[in-house]
Amino acid sequence: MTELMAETALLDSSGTATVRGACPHDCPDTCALLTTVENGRATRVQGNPAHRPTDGVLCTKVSRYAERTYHPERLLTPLKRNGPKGAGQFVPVSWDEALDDIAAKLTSIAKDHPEAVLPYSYAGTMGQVQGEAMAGRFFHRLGASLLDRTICASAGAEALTQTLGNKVGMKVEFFAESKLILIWGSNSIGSNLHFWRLAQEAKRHGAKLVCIDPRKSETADKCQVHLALRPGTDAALALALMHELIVHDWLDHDYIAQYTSGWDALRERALQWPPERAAQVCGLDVAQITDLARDWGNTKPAAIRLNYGMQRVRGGGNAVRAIACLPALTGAWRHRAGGVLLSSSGHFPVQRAALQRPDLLGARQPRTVNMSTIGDDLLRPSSAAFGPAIQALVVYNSNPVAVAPESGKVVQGFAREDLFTVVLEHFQTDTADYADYILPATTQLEHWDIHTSYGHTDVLLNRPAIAPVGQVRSNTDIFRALAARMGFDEPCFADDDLALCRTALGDQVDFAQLLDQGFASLPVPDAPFAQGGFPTASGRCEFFSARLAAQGQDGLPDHLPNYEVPAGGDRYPLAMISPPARNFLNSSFVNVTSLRAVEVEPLLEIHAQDAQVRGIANGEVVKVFNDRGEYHCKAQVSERARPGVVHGLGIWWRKFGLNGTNVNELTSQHLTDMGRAPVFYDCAVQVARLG
Ligand SMILES: Nc1nc2c(c(=O)[nH]1)N[C@H]1C(S)=C(S)[C@@H](COP(=O)(O)OP(=O)(O)OC[C@H]3O[C@@H](n4cnc5c(=O)[nH]c(N)nc54)[C@H](O)[C@@H]3O)O[C@H]1N2
Ligand SMILES: Nc1nc2c(c(=O)[nH]1)N[C@H]1C(S)=C(S)[C@@H](COP(=O)(O)OP(=O)(O)OC[C@H]3O[C@@H](n4cnc5c(=O)[nH]c(N)nc54)[C@H](O)[C@@H]3O)O[C@H]1N2
Ligand code: SF4
Ligand SMILES: [Mo]
Repeated sequence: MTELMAETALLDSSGTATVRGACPHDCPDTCALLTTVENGRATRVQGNPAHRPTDGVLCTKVSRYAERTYHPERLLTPLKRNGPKGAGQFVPVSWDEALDDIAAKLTSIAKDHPEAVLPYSYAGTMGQVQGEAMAGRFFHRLGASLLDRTICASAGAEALTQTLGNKVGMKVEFFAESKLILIWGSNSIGSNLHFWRLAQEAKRHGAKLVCIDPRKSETADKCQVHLALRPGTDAALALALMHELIVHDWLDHDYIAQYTSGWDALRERALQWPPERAAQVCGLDVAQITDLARDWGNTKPAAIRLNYGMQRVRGGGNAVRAIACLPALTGAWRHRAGGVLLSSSGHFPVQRAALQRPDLLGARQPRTVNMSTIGDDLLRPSSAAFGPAIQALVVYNSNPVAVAPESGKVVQGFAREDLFTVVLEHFQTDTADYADYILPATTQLEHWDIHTSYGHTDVLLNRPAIAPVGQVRSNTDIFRALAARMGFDEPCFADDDLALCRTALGDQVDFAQLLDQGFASLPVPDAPFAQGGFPTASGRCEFFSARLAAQGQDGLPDHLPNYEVPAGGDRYPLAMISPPARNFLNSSFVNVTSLRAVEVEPLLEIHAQDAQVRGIANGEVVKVFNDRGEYHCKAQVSERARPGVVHGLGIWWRKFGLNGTNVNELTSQHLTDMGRAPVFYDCAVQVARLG
């Protein structure tokens, strides 16, 4: 490793090195990093100016990445529990002791029921290598339960796939040339900063920016128009826009005829949604809808930046389907600055089978457990339908005790005395508190990885910039060591990280260029669907999905009301959404002192009317509650909230919460219409003064 580092790091005459890397976080921007290393220590992490999407700029969070890596609370040795489950009491042990014991326990559980072992991981790092490469091989070889990784994006992903054929869309750089941009369900300033810079550029050239979001977010503040619709009503709005496009004939008939399918059926459906009907459902004025339709029908080029915020409700998949139809109706795809972008990840030719080796399962077909219902699933006994109860859990790249819905049940599950839990982590998170063993993992400054993106179309290589601190080991290294102890002797367990980086995209990307420059662009055309060519079976944008219809579902997009639609007289009359706080990334960075200092403490934004009728003053501590639990935080009486909707900004660690909980104490384990995803923003609550 050191040899390659020295060979390719950019050394200056004083011995200071600059190492090229990639931001590992779950963020569409996937920035290229330049880490300055002086005397073996990373002193600065900056954006790489040579990488166009990054443009030399990082968000505040990741410009603090060195602070996170050298944080005094960083886990530096393996730890073994020596107190009650969840108490967070551990003693340091050697790697040999930890790995021997873990291998013995997993072997003994897997002897009878390999499916009683469950991996639990998400996108703490988005790296293809430190993600599911060696881990996938290990769990496939073991025959462990498979994990359905649904916690974030699977409703939208499934919807895009049904409509456009894959997770594909317009190229982000061309938003700078758009004349109308709908920023739909996205607080781009906080969560998609590099897109926001392009939107600003477009605005300077005369574009109109429209934000569609129940919350008057920091992004809404800076757009010319803000539509504060009720949570979970986006499909109704999209259908009413179609209604207006039809009755005013703002359609591109030629594009529809040549490159779409299902138009007659969609037309009929949309005509059932006059703006008056949608206005009632969405809680908007009719004119807000008709004005937006006029703009969408008459501005060229026009584009939509959709983000995942709007698909975390019952009808999230249908809503994405409805919105994804809009560019085809007006032929917006004809222009490179027109269309829609939710995710670009389907453009990347990731060699998943070669990386994760599902063939190691042989003839075995383990069950699949949905990560979004981990609360219920950890509490399920063995049964014919479920199979064996979960007896061992190996968590990496995720903090489920903080981020999974209905945390009361998640905590109860993790607290099971008979559950054996291993957590690979940088920090002692809420989840790590419940571990039997915590294994200290490397950060992005300490390991190799390769990254695709869901917001642009470049591949990035991450080189280690420093030697691992303390005794930390990479995820890959830990799974290799466990594999060796468990007698898994297939040659693939000997692959090193650089070999895995090479495998990730095979010969589809020029690896020499990655080694040399740190990034490489995929050959995606500027206007990929100007002449159809969608990656659907028909090659068309599918308004009507025969596949969905064959599954007994509605083949057309429709508005599905939220599971929890609160009304005035209800016990839980307020709708709660819980979008990310700007200075955290999900639950990462919550423990970085300088960033926590900016967010200060857990907050609930509430409209003045809703506060007043409850006698709640600004800054007062309140309890937010429903049948699932109770969460205490400070009320911020704020114009960011519309009447009837409150915002519990996420995702705090429970242990920093005023009553040891966070917003997920209130969210439910219901699932979305498509993709089996959680409905974090479909949640009814009541708020009251405390005491
Ligand atoms: N700073 C920061 N950046 C992040 C993250 C983070 O936690 N912090 N998270 C990362 C992750 S994991 C993801 S998945 C991505 C995307 O993450 P997203 O969850 O898409 O994050 P946001 O961009 O905040 O978009 C959510 C927006 O949707 C709004 N919203 C909520 N309900 C509805 C609704 O029903 N309809 C509409 N139209 N809007 C709604 C919220 O008010 C919020 O402003 O961002 C990533 N980037
Ligand atoms: N209420 C509510 N809940 C939500 C959301 C919401 O908007 N509202 N958002 C949801 C969304 S979009 C998502 S994506 C999920 C996110 O949920 P998670 O994917 O669990 O994300 P994080 O909370 O950031 O936790 C990631 C953990 O991985 C660790 N990690 C990072 N890199 C590495 C590594 O290389 N090795 C190891 N071993 N560990 C590493 C970090 O230290 C961190 O603790 O949360 C979901 N939960
Ligand atoms: S979190 Fe996003 S914006 Fe921040 S450095 Fe990483 S990729 Fe860039
Ligand atoms: Mo996410």
